[in-house]
Amino acid sequence: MTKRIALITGATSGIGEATARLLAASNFKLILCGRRKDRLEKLQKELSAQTEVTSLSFDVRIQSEVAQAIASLPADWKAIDVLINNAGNAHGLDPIQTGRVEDWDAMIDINVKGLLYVSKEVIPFMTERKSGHIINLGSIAGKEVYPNGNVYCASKFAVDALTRGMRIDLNAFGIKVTSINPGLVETEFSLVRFKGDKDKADLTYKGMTPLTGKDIADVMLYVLQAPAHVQLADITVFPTAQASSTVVKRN
Ligand code: NDP
Ligand code: 8X3
Repeated sequence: MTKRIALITGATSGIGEATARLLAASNFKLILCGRRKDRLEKLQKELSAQTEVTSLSFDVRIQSEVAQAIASLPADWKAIDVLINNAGNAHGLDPIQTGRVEDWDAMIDINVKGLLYVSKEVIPFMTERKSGHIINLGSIAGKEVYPNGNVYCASKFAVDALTRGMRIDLNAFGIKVTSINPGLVETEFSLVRFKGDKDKADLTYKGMTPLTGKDIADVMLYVLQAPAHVQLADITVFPTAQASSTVVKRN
């Protein structure tokens, strides 16, 4: 069976890394993306034992870097079948009245504009071939707003709107568009949100069992293995202990 080519942003950690591992074992060729070259090289080397893997190091915030990196792919790697727009983070958890402008900029630039920049480069390869599948990582934060979530939630509401917009605009080209919206997943996400404060990050998952990156990767694979005529549009995934952004059962 021909292998599909998947480009994964944010493959150096968490959900993206777990997805790369699962897709490598599931008949996909991979384009791994992220800023941390050491991690990209290590993962590329490891997964190359299972499938063909290449990697691109770029910052999704810088449009020229995104365009150059994707243009640098050899022609056969440009036939991208699956785009997983996963790179993203929360920066800070502050009330709107005391939030930092640099955190706001980071979240809008990475989660929203970065997703757009990558999509702009990859979508033409899909429209040209009239096939493809885009999976955007939304969040429960893109479905409901929670205290101090303000700008992170706004960035994920934007991802939700972009996912719906993409699905409409790309419908004529037979391109599937899916959003996966997780609740609490234990990755480096909270460490980034709390700027390296591990004690604070750990509190996020205290007394409950969060999802893992692998749990979301499993959903991703299910979505990608659906028959050609089936398009999973929008999936929210919670840990069993979570019922909403603010309702979490803890021991
Ligand atoms: P991690 O912090 O573990 O991973 C984030 C990934 O994004 C890293 O690989 C990082 O790579 C990449 N990234 C961040 N900034 C940039 C940038 N400027 N340019 C390129 N790549 C970047 O977090 P998760 O795996 O948890 O997050 C993945 C996605 O899932 C995000 O979109 C997040 O919003 C979403 N999500 C996470 C949830 C959670 O609870 N963990 C719940 C709901 C959604 P590098 O630093 O090497 O560039
Ligand atoms: C990450 C989940 O609840 O921390 O998107 O916003 S949450």
